[in-house]
Amino acid sequence: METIFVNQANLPRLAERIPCPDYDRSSLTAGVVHVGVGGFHRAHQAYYLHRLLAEGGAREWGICGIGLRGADRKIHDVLTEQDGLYTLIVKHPDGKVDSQIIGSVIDFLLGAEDPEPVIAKMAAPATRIVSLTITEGGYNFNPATGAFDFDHPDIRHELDHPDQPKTIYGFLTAALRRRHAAGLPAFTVMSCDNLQHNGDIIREMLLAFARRQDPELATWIDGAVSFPNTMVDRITPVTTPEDITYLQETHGIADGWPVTCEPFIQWIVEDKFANGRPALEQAGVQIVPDVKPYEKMKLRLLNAGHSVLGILGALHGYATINACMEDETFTTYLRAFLDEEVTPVLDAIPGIDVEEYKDTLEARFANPNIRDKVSRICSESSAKLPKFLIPTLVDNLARGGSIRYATLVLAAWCYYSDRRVDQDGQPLDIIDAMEQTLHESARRTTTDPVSFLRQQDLFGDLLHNERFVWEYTAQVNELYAGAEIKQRMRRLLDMGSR
Ligand code: CS2
Repeated sequence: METIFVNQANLPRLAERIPCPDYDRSSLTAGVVHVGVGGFHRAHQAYYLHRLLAEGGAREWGICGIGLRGADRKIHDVLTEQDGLYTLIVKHPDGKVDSQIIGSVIDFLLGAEDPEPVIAKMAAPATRIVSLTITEGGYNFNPATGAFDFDHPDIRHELDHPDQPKTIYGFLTAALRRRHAAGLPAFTVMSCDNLQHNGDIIREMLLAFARRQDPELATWIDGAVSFPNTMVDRITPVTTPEDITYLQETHGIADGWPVTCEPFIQWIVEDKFANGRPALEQAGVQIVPDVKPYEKMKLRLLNAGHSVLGILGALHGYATINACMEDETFTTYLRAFLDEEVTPVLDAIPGIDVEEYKDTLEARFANPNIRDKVSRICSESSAKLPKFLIPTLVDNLARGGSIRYATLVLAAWCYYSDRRVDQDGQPLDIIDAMEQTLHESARRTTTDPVSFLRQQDLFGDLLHNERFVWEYTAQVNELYAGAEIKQRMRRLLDMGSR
């Protein structure tokens, strides 16, 4: 089979092999400027907009991708070479695989070396939404207090040099300043990261930054920019070399960076768009007045559930989430955590059956073809656990509920950060901006059992909660005494059923 490279000129030939965009891409304009074109964005928002474009209309809702970090050069180069096109490979639990080419990304700009084109693009009249997937850790606030971190060196630089932005805050204010001066309407800032109240948070942080940089502009932003909260969901593992080979061998398609994902997809958005929006509901997006209960359910069940499997699984020596789900101790433990610790602290959502949601979640985690690595789930745990897991623990401390399942995860996280190997002595692939600090505080556990908890930015006041400290100390001592993680999990389950 002849190999066909993914690009615009080859679309007619590619379309003989897999579904391809059949709309005229040359007539699209970028109403959406998206910062953070990772796998998730390409499997989720870009896919929804592709669906909308495929239905005709919506020509002004193409996407211009933006990378603000030096590390974004690779995706920029691949997508530019491929005219923004890429393959989305959907892997079903029964082994079925659907591949298709997505066409909604029509341009890509890098801001790290030269910020000007990015500011100009965000300030362009055609731009009506700036959306973000900049990761949970990208919002620059203190996880324990929620306060904006003005001490970050890049932030300090931007405050003094508004024309040389580096972070999302510098770029948004630079672009909004230009729009305001030109008498243009503002844009909507739409966060698509896994943060509860993600719209409220980006609003609060942007205003904190803008007030310090330019109070008058801040007042305009406050009135003119809208910040919908959103709940986003689709499990998107890191692309592997095997995915590239699969496309090549099965379809004769050469794609430099395809994306794989599960079939499940969900996007719930508040209808708060300052400058118009695509008819997202036509592509299956749920538009609701208040997203908060949905966000909370997803973060506390799915994302925290992932972290429970990821951290305990990594320590045990499992490489993937589906491998954890083949182990009855892990599935029982996960369900006990979801049922006994998370469900009681969720708010009721009319029309949503939480039991059914959890069943679906288990099936999604168990999808044997996704092979989502525990290293992806554990990556940036320092940004994730304070948002996914610790709030549940805090809620349960307040209501006198069970805390044992979540506490073991924190104890295991400490042990794992200290030892950096699994329980078979195999090195762990730890990716975390705070890796060194985590390691340093974990290392002192042998002399000071709660040393890990002294990281107040992560754990807030938990160190002063007697009940929690008692439980944590018991767990961490067991692990340091050599207890096997699965044995600890079973022991906690036994205590639960008594
Ligand atoms: C995962 C998420 O990063 C994580 O820890 O839980 O990336 C998860 O796969 C997505 O939020 C699914 O929507």
